[in-house]
Amino acid sequence: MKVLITGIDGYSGWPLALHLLGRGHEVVGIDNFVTRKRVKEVGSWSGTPIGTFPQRQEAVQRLLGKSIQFYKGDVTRYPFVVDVVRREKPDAIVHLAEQRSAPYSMIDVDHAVRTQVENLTGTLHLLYAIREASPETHLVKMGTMGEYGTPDVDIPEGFFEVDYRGRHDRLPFPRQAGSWYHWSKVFDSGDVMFATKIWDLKSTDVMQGVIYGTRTPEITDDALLTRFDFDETWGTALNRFAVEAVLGLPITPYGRGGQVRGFIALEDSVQSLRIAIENPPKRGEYRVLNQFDAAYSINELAELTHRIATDLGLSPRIEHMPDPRVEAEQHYYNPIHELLPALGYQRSRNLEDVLREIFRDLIRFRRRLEKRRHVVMPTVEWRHADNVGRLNTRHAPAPASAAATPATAPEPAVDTSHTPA
Ligand code: USQ
Repeated sequence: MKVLITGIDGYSGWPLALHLLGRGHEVVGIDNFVTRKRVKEVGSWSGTPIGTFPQRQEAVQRLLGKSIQFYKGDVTRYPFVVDVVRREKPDAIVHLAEQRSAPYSMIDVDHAVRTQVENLTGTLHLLYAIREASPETHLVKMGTMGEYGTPDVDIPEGFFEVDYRGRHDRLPFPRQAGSWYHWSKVFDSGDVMFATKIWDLKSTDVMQGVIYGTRTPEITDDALLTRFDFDETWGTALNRFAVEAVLGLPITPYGRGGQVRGFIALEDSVQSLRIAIENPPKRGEYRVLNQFDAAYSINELAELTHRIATDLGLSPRIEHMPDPRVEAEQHYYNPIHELLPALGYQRSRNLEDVLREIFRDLIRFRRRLEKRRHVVMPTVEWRHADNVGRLNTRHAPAPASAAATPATAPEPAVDTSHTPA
């Protein structure tokens, strides 16, 4: 199959591309490199050294003997999006090109608006482009388990049966997102569901849990590594905990640490996206998949990180800190996830093995982490409307020595041209 990945340069886009190539699929990618730019904006960089996109393409050619067709550009420009979709007519589009950080969306009004405008615009553009130029294309849209929030009942896969005042219906399960970012995904879901119905499209809305890990089987060489974020804004819980332990910083469960989320290893996230692509829904069907393997509390993750770090001779300590977010710190959580296993998905990684693997990589790249240790502890307080000053004061400029060793070759400027690169 031919698969177009928007956001191919990102944490999950890149390993997805490698996995699909390994399975014999053709891969086309779009990216505007805005994540690289925004990670710099908060003073950080990828904990793993990653090459520029041309260097990545070259590594794929050299190590795997495959090529990736790439279009540099922005999904918020409709002429660009429709042109790529018309030229490529992919069997599937995996849409990952969205602002993906909840804390980033909570910095201030500008970051909130940018998150929602960009995310909704990109999704609408893809929906219109598919309708206009390639209506058989299956849209696999990256949503999030966070759309559902933490209700006091089980969470179904998108829809539930409801009896109300003597009548019965199958309705979308209520969404109660917890950040402007998560709300952008809720609004996206509504748009994808509606477009699928009125234009007879094929879509899969992936409610993905928190992804963790540095590796997939296709990452056989450092030149194929994916990015790995650990700062307060772009790093996710388990990835951050491992970095904190490596750097001798406290492991930081927020609040009481009873927040439970669905988690999935990077390798299994990529596997499940591939399964969704290879098993498309029918025309007119909007399918929702809950995509995670197991639910853990933040305290469980902190304790496991502590145990493994101790085994490795580190001296970790867990310090609960006041929760900068507004969220339930102790709650019921039981989401259902049956549709992917029914399509053949099987979990391949267990949490402890992956966490040990994360530690192995981070210890190798410890010097890169050291140079950005000042961006790890949280400063963005979700109750505040404006956190910019906090960010600027707490995120000290990188020392000169760090600036001399860039994460990659100089950052490519965000570019609006879209000829294949
Ligand atoms: N947390 C801590 N300590 C930390 C960092 C996080 O206790 O140092 C807690 C948070 O308060 C939250 C939980 O860990 O309760 C998850 O936070 P996270 O930063 O790992 O993940 P989140 O902000 O929810 O977002 C991430 C991705 C997002 C994806 C989402 C899936 O950044 O793109 O959509 O996970 S989900 O969480 O299921 O909505």
